[in-house]
Amino acid sequence: MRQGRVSLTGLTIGAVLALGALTVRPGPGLAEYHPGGPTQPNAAQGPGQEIVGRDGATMILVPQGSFWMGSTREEVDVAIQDCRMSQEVDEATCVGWYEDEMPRHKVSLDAFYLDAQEVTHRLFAQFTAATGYLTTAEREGWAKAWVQGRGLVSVKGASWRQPEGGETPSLPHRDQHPVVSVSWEDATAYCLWAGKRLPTESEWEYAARAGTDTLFWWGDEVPHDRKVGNIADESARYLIGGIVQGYNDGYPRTSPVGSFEPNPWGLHGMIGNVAEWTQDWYGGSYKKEPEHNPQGPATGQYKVIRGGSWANGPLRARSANRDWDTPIYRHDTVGFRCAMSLPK
Ligand SMILES: [Ca+2]
Ligand SMILES: [Ca+2]
Repeated sequence: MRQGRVSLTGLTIGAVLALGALTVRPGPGLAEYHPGGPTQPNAAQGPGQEIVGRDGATMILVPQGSFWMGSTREEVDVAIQDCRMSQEVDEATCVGWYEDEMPRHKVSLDAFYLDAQEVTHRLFAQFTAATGYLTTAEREGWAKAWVQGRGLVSVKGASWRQPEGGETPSLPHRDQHPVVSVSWEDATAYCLWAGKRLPTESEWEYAARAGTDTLFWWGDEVPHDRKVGNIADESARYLIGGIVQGYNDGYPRTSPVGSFEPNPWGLHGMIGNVAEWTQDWYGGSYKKEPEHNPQGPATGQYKVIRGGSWANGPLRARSANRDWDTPIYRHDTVGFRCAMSLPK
């Protein structure tokens, strides 16, 4: 299922023009933005090819196909065992956290486009400047954040603009980091503005696996000598309790998007950096759903979050791992990327 990548620069001028409503990658400033009707990708493009969405984000064509979603009983038992050994929580909690990855079930999906990277601080700033949108955290005056010496706390004044509140350090190249401290509602508003939508949970896992059935797209272990993703590593030892010993990705918090190897389908940051909102409601263990293009439960209390973050060890960054929270939850470990259907 491995797909090649074709960049826009590899297309002919005619092919670029044929992208129709899509914009060619804008230059710095992004002054020309035209919110409005849905972006129309060109269905003639082949699998694995790139387009540039109206927000300026590169999107990758994820091919139609099928995969096994979730985890086997054996994989879940290993996860529960690892969870218990970490001694962070009791067994019942571990069981509750990981049994929802079952049953492993077959899913088939139409092709779709997915942002190659997490939505950046710069792109989100473009959105708020164009629309005057205020995020949940800005309206309510606080967000969750990891603070040195205090752990994970609610921070007054924290928002995407300053994820650790008034004490937020200036960060070189923050513009290129994923936006954080945005709620599901904020993420949905952004994607709508960009003529896109959030990926469904099944689309997200299919794209994260990229044709693999191992725990991560690169295999079952976190390699020590290869930079595969931004998770809780040695560099974050001062901030977070549980880290991956012997793995140093160099980023205690977020990293600029594209800092690590892409998965086999050319998608960056599907494992780690920021965890990502999906479209679906969370409903516990997978229920009987249509095999083709499942949309998750019709309603619920929580929205599914996927992929783990810079604050998570490998257990919660696995392709099959599921997290969830309310649609107004905002945290300096959670961001998003957008998806887009092909025209019928
Ligand atoms: Ca890290
Ligand atoms: Ca991510």
